[in-house]
Amino acid sequence: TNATQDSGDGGDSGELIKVGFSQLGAESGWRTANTESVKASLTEENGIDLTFVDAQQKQENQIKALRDFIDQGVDVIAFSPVVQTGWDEVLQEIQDAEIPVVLVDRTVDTTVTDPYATWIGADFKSEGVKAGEWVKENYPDAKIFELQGTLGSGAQVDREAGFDETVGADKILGKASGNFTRAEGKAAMEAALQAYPDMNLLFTHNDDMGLGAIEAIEAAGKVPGKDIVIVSVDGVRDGLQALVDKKFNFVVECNPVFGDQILDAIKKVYAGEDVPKETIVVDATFDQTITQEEVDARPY
Ligand code: GYE
Repeated sequence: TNATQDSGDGGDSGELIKVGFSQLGAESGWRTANTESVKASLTEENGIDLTFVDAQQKQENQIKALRDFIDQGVDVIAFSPVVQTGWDEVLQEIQDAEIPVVLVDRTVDTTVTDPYATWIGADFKSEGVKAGEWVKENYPDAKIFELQGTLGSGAQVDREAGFDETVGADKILGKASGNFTRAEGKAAMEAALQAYPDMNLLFTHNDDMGLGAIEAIEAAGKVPGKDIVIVSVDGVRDGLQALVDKKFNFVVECNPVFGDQILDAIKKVYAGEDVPKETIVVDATFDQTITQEEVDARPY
């Protein structure tokens, strides 16, 4: 029971809800902002006794953390799965232990029935579609290279599907994964500039890979935002700054700040209240008309 916890002034009942949160990593500015939001919301003052574990983008670490949460007898498990598949066994174990799951951000693809109580995240497919529509309208003849996020992750699979369907697969010269990180995005772009000298538009599945790609493009003597138009997803401060600096051309927002919604879902699930199967976090889009003031006012 939680009654032995030092509960501070936590919660109406004075009892804290024990939550195990398995974060997939710290790979990007988006992830850092998401983690900060989660930690700011899942506090003792808000009635939560949080165990937070970072899996460093490794599924085996994440599975281990989830098993530890079962052993610790947490009340609710929240997690953001690094990839979609490979969770069947551990999700079954969680279900057998009767611990409700709040799925955060990325999605799962599993044979387990009713694997989670509720999911909160962005509509990745629609993000890809929005990026694709902008390209179709502004650069209909673009020769596109696509920097993919972590292969097999919900964010990669769905952004790619939405984008490719919208622009048409014949417009895409090639693709490679940069694992959502700046360093791997840069390396993948260096290779792509060699392999596809005709490329004149980059679609990157997140800002960090795009920022790494800028370094590769400049090192190759080309001008990002001009010789190679850059379309990105996330809208972290550095990404929006690249829009102001005219190095990025278009950014589809993916809002990482939804800790309060996660908190709300955890409390309801714990109390056995009804929750929607999914909650979509709403996203905007930005182009080069964004001002420095707007970027400076960005909280992350
Ligand atoms: O876009 C990327 C991060 O899953 C929505 O993961 C998230 C993505 C985000 O690494 O920057």
